[in-house]
Amino acid sequence: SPAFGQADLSNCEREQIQLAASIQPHGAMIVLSEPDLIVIQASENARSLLRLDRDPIGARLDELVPILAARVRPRLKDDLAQVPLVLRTPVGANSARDFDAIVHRPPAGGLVVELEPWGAAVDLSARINAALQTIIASASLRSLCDEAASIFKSIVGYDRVMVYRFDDEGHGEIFSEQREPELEAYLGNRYPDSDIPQIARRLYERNRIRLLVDVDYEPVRIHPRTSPVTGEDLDMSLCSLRSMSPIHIQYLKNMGVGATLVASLLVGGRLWGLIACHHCGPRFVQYEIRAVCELLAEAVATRIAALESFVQAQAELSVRRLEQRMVEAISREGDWTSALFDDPRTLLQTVDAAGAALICDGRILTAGEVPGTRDLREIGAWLDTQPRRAVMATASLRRDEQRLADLTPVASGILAAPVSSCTGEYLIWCRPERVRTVTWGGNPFKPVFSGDDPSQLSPRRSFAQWHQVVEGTSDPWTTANLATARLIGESVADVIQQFRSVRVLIAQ
Ligand code: BLA
Repeated sequence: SPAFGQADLSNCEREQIQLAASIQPHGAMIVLSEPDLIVIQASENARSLLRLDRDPIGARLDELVPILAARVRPRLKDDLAQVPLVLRTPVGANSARDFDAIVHRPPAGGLVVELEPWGAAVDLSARINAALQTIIASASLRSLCDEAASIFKSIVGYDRVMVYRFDDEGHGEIFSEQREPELEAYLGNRYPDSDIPQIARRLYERNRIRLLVDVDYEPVRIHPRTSPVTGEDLDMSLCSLRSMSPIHIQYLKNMGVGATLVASLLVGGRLWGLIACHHCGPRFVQYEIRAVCELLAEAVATRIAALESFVQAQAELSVRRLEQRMVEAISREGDWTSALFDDPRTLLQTVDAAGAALICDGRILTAGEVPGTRDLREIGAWLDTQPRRAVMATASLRRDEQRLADLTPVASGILAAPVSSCTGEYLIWCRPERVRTVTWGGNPFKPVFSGDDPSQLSPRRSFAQWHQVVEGTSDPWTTANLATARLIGESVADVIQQFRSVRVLIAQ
C-alpha cells in the first residue's frame, strides 16, 4: 500500500492515512514513554509553539511541563485507548499560554499528547438543550437531517453544512444542506464510493470528528518518524491534529474550500453518513465545541436509527393490513387481487418501488411503471433460471441478463418473490435506472477534465464519475426492502394457496 502522501489516483484507496507522521500546524504533539513520561517523539513545531525552554526530545515531562506531568500521572491507569483525556493546561516558560492537552494511548503504546490552542470558555448548554429537543422531536428523516444541518451551521458557523448520506453500496448523496446564499448548491448531488476510500471510512467509525483548519497548511513532521520504543510509525487514527491525505486536500482546494469539520453518523455500527461543514477561509474550532458536535451527531444518529426502525414497523403493519384485505376479499368471493391492485400504494410504497406486477394463473396485473406484458413474462422466465429464494433482487437487470438490457429505463432494479410453486408465477417490483432521477446545474456528462491527475478532482467531475459508475443500475434494494417484499410475497403465496384449495373444493 502507498505510504501517506505517496498515493496517486490509481492507488489512493489504499493510502495509509493513519500513518501520516505529520500534523497540522495549529497545534503541537509530543509522545511520551510510560511510566517515566520521557518525550520520545515530538512534532517539529513543539518547542516554538509551546514556548519550551529546551528541545523536548529526551526531556522528562516533569521538568519540561511540570503542571502537565502532575495532571497526567494520576490518570495513567485510565483506559486511554478509545476515549482521550482532555486537560486544560498552561504550558510554556512561565506558563505562557493555556492549551487543551488531549491525551490518548494508541494500540502500540506510548502516550500521545496533543496540545491545541484553548479558546475562550463558551456556555453552549442552552443551545445543546434546544438542539437535543429538536433532534428528538423530528418525525421524519427529511426534517431530522435538515434540522441537523441548521443546528450545526448555527453552532460552528461554517459557510456550508451538508448531511452526506451513503447508500448500501457506499455511494454518497447530499441529503440536506445549509449554505451561505452566494455558494453554489450541492443539495441532491451524488458521488461515487471511491471519493471516500474504505480505509478512511473505517477510520471515521472510530474517530468520529475530524478538523482541517486550513487547506493551505504546511504539514509539520513528527520527529523521529518511527518510535524508538515500538520501531513503528505512530498510528494516528485517533489524533485530532492528524495531517490529512494530500489527495483529499487537493479535492477541497479544487472545490474552493478553506477548512472543514466533519462528524460521523454511525447507525447500528455502520457509517450511515457524515455531517460535513465547509468554510471558505481557514477556521479553527476548539475541542470543547467539537465535543458538543460529536455529542449532537450521536443524538442525530440515534434518532435516525429510531426513525428507520419506525418506518420498518409501519411497513410491516401495512403488510398485515394488506393480508387482511386479501383474506376478506376471498371470503366475499370477490377477486382477492383487487386488494393488491385497486389501491396499489401499500404494494409500491412499502418497498419504494415505482411499479409492481403479479404474474399468476396465466394473468398479469400491474401497478405503476412497469415493462410491457411480454417483457414481464420474459422477466418471469429469467427468474425461473435463477436460484430460487424467498426474494430475489438485482439493481442491474442489464448486468445480470444482457437480453433484458432494453428494459433498463423502467426496470433496472428488479425485486421478485415467487408466489406459488408453479414456474413463472411471481410478484415483481421494478425500479428505474437512477441516473435519470438526479440533476446537476449544467450537463454532468460534459467532460470537465480528463486524465488522472488529482489537481483535476472536483465535485462536478466526481458527480460525472458517479454517473458512469451507476449507469444501468437502480437505487439499491435495502435489507429493509427485501424483508418487506418477503412478507408481502409470503402473504400473497398463502392467499393464492387458500384460494386454489377453495376452488378445488368448489369444483368437487
Ligand atoms: C476523504 N472525501 C473524503 C471525505 C469526504 C470526501 C466527505 C471525508 C473527510 C472527513 O471526514 O474529514 C468527499 N467531500 C467529498 C465529496 C464532496 C465533499 C464527494 O464535500 C462533495 C460535495 N478522494 C477522491 C478520490 C480519492 C480520494 C478519487 O475524490 C482517491 C481514491 C481520497 N478522500 C480521499 C481520502 C480521504 C478522503 C484519502 C481521507 C482524508 C483523510 O481523512 O485523511
